[in-house]
Amino acid sequence: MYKLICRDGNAKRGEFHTVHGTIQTPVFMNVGTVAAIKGAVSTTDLQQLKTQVELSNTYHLHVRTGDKVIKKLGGLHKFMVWDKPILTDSGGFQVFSLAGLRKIKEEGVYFNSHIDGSKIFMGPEESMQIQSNLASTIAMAFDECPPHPATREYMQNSVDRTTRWLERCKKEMKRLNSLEDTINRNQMLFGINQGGTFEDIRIEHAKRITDLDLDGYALGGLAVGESHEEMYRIIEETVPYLPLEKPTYLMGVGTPANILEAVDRGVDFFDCVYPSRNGRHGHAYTNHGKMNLMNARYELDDRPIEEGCQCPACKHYSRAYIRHLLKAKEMLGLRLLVMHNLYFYNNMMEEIRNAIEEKRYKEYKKAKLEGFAEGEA
Ligand code: PRF
Ligand code: ZN
Repeated sequence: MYKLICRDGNAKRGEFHTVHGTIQTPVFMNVGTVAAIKGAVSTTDLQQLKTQVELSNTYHLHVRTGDKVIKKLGGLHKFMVWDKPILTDSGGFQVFSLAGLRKIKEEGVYFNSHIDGSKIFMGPEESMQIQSNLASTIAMAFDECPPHPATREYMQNSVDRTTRWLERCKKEMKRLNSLEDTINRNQMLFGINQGGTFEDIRIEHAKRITDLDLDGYALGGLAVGESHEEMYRIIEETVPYLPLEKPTYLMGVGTPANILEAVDRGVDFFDCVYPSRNGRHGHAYTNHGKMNLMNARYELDDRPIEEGCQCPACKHYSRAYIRHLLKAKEMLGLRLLVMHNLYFYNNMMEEIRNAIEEKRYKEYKKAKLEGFAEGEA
């Protein structure tokens, strides 16, 4: 259940109550696709990184190890030792971005596993069953993320099918939550708005899915190749048609600047692989832009990545040491960078929440964006 605490312009400060605890919003969810944060970061590490929500993927866990095994082991929370909220993405997006040869039909999607090429079928009911087996806190609806660009005709047909799939998801989730042997019988369902950059299709779809009275709503099909300006325009045009008393989740976004802009347009939830992916590539986020720790200029630099940062990397280690670890191809270098980056994102969300509460969000955003534009620290 979402509680709106206050607003500053269109920015929302809220609380989302779940069976696994309360999420303070706006929030950044830390991506652990296969029930592991890439970069050898454990769930005990997450406790030190201000992580509120972990995100895993239905598709990946279904094809490897399997949701039935995870159910037998007591569900994802027990399996990965994380007692706070977990959101699972439905598999819709991953099937489209990863799987080989696929065929979209009214009943669902036929595709080949990216692990062993075996034939798999996934439709709304299968996606809900897998997510119920995983027993995540929040399940995402099974959707199609249409390619960009797509024709208007393709988009309309796809969105209509995604709506019919959503109705099936809702029905199946209700059935699963009523079963005796379901681990999390309070599992919540978020619907996903699609429509690419066609604002009228987006708005019409937003109205239709709002009628289904779900626990939250996501904006899908963005950050798939359109410009940042187009993405901001679509968020601005669509959010007013989604319920203010429910959370809005911008899927797979994005850079710190993207998040600052989307919060300003009313978005509550985010997730993105950038902090972990950039960390694994030797890059650190700072308030003065991104740094490449491999750079020779850090050879004798005994300062932390970011002065004043309270993350496990900056509290103890220098830029010079981390650079050395990267050069020596020691895993610890990447691990420290991923931890710093996750902390950076989670800490920025805390600053965002404070700025909204104190009604200084616009000034905060402006100062933050100016800092990022300075370039390397
Ligand atoms: N649908 C789903 N997951 C997603 C997306 C989507 O459109 C995106 C798009 N940026 C990221 N993850 N189900
Ligand atoms: Zn740090």
